[in-house]
Amino acid sequence: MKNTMIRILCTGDIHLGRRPTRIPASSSETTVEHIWEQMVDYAVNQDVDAVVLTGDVVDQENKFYESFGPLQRGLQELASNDIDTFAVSGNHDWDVLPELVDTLDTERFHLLGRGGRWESATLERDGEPLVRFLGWSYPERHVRWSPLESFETPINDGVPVFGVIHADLDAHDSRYAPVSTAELRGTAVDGWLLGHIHGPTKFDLGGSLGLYPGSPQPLDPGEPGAHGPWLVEVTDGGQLQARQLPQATVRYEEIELKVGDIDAGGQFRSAVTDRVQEALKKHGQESESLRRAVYRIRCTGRTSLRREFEAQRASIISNLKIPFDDRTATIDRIDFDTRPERNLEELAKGSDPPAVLAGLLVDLQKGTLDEEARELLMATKQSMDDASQTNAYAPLRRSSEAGGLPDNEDIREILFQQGMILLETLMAQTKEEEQS
Ligand SMILES: [Mn+2]
Repeated sequence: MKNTMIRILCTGDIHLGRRPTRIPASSSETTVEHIWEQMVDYAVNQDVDAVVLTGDVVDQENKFYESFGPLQRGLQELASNDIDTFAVSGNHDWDVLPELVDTLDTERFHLLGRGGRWESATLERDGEPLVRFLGWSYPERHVRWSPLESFETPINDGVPVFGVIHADLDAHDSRYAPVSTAELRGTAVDGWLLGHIHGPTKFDLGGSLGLYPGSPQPLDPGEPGAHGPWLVEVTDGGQLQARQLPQATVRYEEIELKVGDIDAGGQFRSAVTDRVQEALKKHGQESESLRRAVYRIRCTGRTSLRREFEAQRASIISNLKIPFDDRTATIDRIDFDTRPERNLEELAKGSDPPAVLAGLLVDLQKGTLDEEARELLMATKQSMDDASQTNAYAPLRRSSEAGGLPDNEDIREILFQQGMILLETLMAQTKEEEQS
């Protein structure tokens, strides 16, 4: 039987020219260019049928100087190995990708949908159509409408069809081509290969594949988890499969450190080291390619040593570099989400300021709020909402990693955490006064 299996290597948001943050620039292995070269090598060695790039391949700021060369070389390499590349431009490379096409001496690079008009391209094998791509590219930096409005469902001639677009899913106020899940579901294609969201996600579109391959190399701590290009396969029976190839050399992750069992402040550093080593070992097992891990540590549990731990925080962050095999982990941040070993209810029985505060904290914990506490909750929510609406937060609102406005539960938790910090400070002051 003739083998008709189709193999597509897909990625988005490479942002060539950018550097992963919070790691030294010295290592070439951690660059985005390195990941791109790895991806090209993989495509050639595995002889895939096509490479698909879902936009923001090039980062705007450094587009010509740093990223053009590696991108050109990679695309030429693919072309000279008879591999076709299908790409759409995104908000970052809407103007630079069309220029790139004109400088490439190949007919195997296809920029689809130039100028914001849907375009179809068919890949052939032995003179027969194998797979079809329908793509749309940004005509300008901001696109406030859904490109799906002008999408025409293709005629079904038995050839698998993939839609390719750089778009913001289910964010209808977005300036980055807002499309809805319902629109994608209504298009009758076999799969949607999407760009813009840097976190990789695979989802179901009523029997069709939805895939944000994400950035193949994570770029900042807001992009946790394993990253890498995806291999999308159409089996001989017409089944679609997509799996991530964890080729990223960098990983950002938040890890939890339970500090309840640490008996002395001096043990904090080694507890951090142990925890980071454990995480690095685990993440290295998940991804052979991993070279550099950057951890945010969230300390949890009950402890009376928080201030002693906190005093070491800056030194640990700047000095701790943990090697394991040929990998290195560093610490980006240490947050304290701990609770003191204090009996709040006992403390609340008094009448001094710590007691009043402890009473409020007990209420916050139990949710038994009197009118005054409820007003505090509302006022906090109001000022947080106001703050998040200011211009300073606009980039955060647009970013894919922002989680929307805090709800009442979030506010209560924030108030509780802040209240505990205040209580700690008050208690320390009281102690100092007693001693003096
Ligand atoms: Mn984008």
